[in-house]
Amino acid sequence: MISIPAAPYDFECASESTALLIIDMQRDFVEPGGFGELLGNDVSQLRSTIEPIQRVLEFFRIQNLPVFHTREGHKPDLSDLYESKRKRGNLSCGIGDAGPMGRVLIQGERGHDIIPELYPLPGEPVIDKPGKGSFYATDLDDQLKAKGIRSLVVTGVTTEVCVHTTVREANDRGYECLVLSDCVGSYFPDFQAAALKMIAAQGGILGWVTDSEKLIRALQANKDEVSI
Ligand code: C5J
Repeated sequence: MISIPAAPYDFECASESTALLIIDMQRDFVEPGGFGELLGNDVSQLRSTIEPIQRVLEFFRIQNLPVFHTREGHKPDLSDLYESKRKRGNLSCGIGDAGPMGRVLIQGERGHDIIPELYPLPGEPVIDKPGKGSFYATDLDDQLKAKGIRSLVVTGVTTEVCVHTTVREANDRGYECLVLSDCVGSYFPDFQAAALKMIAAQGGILGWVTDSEKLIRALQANKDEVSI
């Protein structure tokens, strides 16, 4: 077992049953001209997550540990988009409309794709999801079970929306989630702080929180021990 210093207490996991989950690191959320900006947000707030996620991703890839990416978005015919979601925000340019990076939050469009800095390698699963949670209307649970995954290292955006929804869904399905505070981002600093607190509060009611450095240090120490 690997022990990672975390709040509210050390997170214990086994490398063979742990996966990295990278949530919605799409142009539509982290680049100007995408859905995030059309909603009125300053997308530069999220960009500090990119480098630490890159470091964690590189570590998982080198160690041959499983990596899953997700993308929020909808089919071009909008058949998986509820009217309630389409109308939300009363946007003049909203989901499905033509925006600066193609149709907003639509599969196959430039804005919907994952940013080049974190682009999936061939063979890394990309879960397309129509909702905020990564388990809703996807086969993520089946894919994780097929690989024997029990623990998720959670990264991505946005902390209080898709990250939180996913952690809550995962928790209810018996997964143990370790959220990396520097690898998740919010457009709202106060939401970021509160959302992370909510995860680890009450004895880890939803999961654990640590940062990328502590995770990598613990995984590296375990690897060195195994190879001695
Ligand atoms: C949002 C997300 N905020 N990925 N999506 O609409 O958090």
